[in-house]
Amino acid sequence: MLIKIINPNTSRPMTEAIERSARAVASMDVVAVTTSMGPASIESHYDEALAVPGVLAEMANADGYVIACFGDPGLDAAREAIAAPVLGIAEAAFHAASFLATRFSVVTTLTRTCVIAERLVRRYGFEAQCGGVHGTDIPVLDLEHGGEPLLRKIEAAAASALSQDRSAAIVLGCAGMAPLCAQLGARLGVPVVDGVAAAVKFAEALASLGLGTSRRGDYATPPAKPYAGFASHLGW
Ligand code: 2AL
Repeated sequence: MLIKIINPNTSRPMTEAIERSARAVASMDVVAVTTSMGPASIESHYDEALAVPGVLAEMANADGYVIACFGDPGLDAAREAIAAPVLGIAEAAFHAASFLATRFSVVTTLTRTCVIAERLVRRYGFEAQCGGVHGTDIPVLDLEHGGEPLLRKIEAAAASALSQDRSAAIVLGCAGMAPLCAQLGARLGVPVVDGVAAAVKFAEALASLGLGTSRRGDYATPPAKPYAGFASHLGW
């Protein structure tokens, strides 16, 4: 069985880092793909909107899918598009963290993206367990370089979040943080959840159970109709 991980931004180095992190935990075959259209990184509502068509264009040829951007762009639409299970890394990370601590904190990239994560916390029903969402003001593409100063900045934000929120686990709020997960966990001494790894494992679990997105109700295949312009090849 194949799990396809879609990097909704167009950064190939980030896709490669995501694939390495996924392969380190996966039992099934995994492939990570870079979207063919959209922004280089996703750090605004505008970026999210423009990333969605590229995500939808990748919904084929796998037994499970992971949308590897913390805003879970296009998650509901992707579930309408295909019956195989589709996991978003934010939703997967919130679920994983809620198994590990009664309260968790999210540490993310630009402070302006905190509202996006806070809205997802509410939409997915984790208000009672999420103590807070904290920005580091690290641009997404800076995560590609890694290094000790970057790690220390995220560690400091996470330590402050744990204390400020009285929380006991950290959720990493960007797919680009996946390679830092193990080191941060060792330094912080609490569970640190990388949504990419969590989503891959949940996708594997659902796929191996033979469970996929319901074809009834709002996740049913959308009604057939013509789609114009750039969307013409994305319709039914
Ligand atoms: C992300 C992410 O995971 N990928 C990306 O381009 N932007 N999330 C974020 N909070 O900045």
